[in-house]
Amino acid sequence: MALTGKPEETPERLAFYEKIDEHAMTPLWAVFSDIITPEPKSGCQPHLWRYDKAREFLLESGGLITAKEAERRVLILENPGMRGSSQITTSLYAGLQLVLPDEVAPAHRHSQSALRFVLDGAGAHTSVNGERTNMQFGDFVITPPGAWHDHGNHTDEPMIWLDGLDIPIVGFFDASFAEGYVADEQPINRQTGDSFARYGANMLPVDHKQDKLASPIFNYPYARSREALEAMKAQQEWDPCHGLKMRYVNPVDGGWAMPTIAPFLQLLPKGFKTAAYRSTDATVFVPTEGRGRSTIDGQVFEWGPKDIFVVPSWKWVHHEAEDEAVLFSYSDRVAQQKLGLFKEDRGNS
Ligand code: GTQ
Repeated sequence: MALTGKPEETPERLAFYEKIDEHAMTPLWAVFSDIITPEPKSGCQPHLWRYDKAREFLLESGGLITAKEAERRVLILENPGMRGSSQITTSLYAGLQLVLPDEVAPAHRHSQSALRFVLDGAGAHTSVNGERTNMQFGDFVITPPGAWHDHGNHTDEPMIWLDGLDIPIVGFFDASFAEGYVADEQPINRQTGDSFARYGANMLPVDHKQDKLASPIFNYPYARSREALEAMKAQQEWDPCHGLKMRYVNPVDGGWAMPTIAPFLQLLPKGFKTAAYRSTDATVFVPTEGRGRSTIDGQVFEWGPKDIFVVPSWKWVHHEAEDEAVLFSYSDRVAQQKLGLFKEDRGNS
């Protein structure tokens, strides 16, 4: 049944509202239907950013400012329905970061969690908690909340990756702390590859205790994730709504890899058309391979590798893969699940 509508605004009522307004009070019945909606109501719009255009602007920004002066040389992808607030969805942030050869993006730390998804270049590095990782196309890299991190590029190519952060979530809770490190780069005291060897081989150090919310793996190499999808493909078991969709996990407990951001990798076979699906976690997608189109709330978006598109909360989406396609995506599903808010609708499938 529908809720009661907005009550009439009689002169007596309006006068009363004005009187209490001066005392910082307001009647619920005048706003109830705006704040407790029967379905998600969001400013977030479906949108697609073409990678070629974004890359062109990003490289142009490389001539305007250094990574050091900028702290991070990033162009934010702002949802057209929420301009000016650094949001790609209501709860998440996205940006494209450029690190040019011989540059350093100086060490800092903050409450916000970050993921990197590598789009261009090979071999530039990020350092987290005293370990350096060299990044390749499609690698999914985590900066846990509060961890020192700096990025550097000792290759001769520009390096570009997508940054996904929980900036709006941390802002919503008024819980942001940030500080710079005393030097541009943090000291390195672990061998490159150490954390992946310890935690990424279906084993754990015998006495490992989980003391952090984020995964102890901080680089999930594309080569490994892609290889897994390739092997599973042979089984020909497709989820009607998702094709073959996997989530990146924390190997310690099988939970999500990050405390606030849920990352996924999925494969759609050539010609596959997913059934309509909607969920409360607005999702940012980045195809890594293949071409296709996604219909979001009735709007069609054609995509190819490295384009970035966003599906708002509770909007119907279906994907069609022209060639075999692989898509990385991230949403706030992990946070919603912890708060008991996540809901999905698989339509007729
Ligand atoms: O690389 O640490 O896109 O702190 C926004 C804020 C990237 C980063 C962003 C950040 C970073």
